[in-house]
Amino acid sequence: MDSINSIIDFNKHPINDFNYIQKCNSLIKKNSLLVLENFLLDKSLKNILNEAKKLEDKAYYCEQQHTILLTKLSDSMDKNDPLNILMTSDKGCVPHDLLSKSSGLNILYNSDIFKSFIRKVLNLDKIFPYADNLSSINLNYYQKGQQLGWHFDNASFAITLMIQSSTQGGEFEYITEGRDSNANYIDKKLISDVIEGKSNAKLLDVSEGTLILFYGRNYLHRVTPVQSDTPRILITLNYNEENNIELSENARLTFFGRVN
Ligand SMILES: O=C(O)CCC(=O)C(=O)O
Ligand SMILES: [Fe+2]
Repeated sequence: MDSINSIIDFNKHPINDFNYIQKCNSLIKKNSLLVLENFLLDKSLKNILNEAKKLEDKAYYCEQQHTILLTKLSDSMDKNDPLNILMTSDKGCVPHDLLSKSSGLNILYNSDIFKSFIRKVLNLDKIFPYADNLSSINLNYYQKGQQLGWHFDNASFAITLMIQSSTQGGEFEYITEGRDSNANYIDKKLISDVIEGKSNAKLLDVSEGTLILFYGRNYLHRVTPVQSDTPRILITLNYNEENNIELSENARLTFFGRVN
């Protein structure tokens, strides 16, 4: 089986080096997100892309309407409240159990070096995989016209790996102010301006092989509709801060079309 040295480009990203880890930790503190371009070696990116293309016809497609807090509409809230406006999200997803055991993605996800890097950069004590067999690694396919509407994540941090960018549309947009979920703070005016396009969000042009870490629970973000025939394929590497956590059955049914 391949080792982590044949997956990550350690020359560009020496993720086991103290100084590099410190640098990444300062960067994410300063910019609220960390973008590591050319994180994967060309060969491993190619292998992962091939695997993702082979699995594409197994993707489960779902379309959802949700508020920016990923909830349903509330009758008790004003219709114009930015927390009570419906967004549309639609994409396809291949869950973890369909990946080959020897996939580069499994090697990356399970690597102690990678996990230690993630913990240190995000200042986390421990991280654990999901206890169910579907949720730890997900392959997301955004076909022409598909998108993720504005939202805050339920998870506090997100780790994504771009495998194939769309040639038009499918851009990641975000703001880094607006919410502090620990302090129960939310800036409705700012959020409303962003949703209505009165205030510009930041735009990230993400190329293939880029790893991104961001605090999705506090940063409003979206993926604009893909406009190209080339689908956007993005991997999410999902960890928990506590052991033995399953994604809820409801969420598994919604995103994967099954619970096991
Ligand atoms: O596709 C992306 O770049 C972001 C994904 C995302 O925001 C999510 O899965 O919650
Ligand atoms: Fe998100």
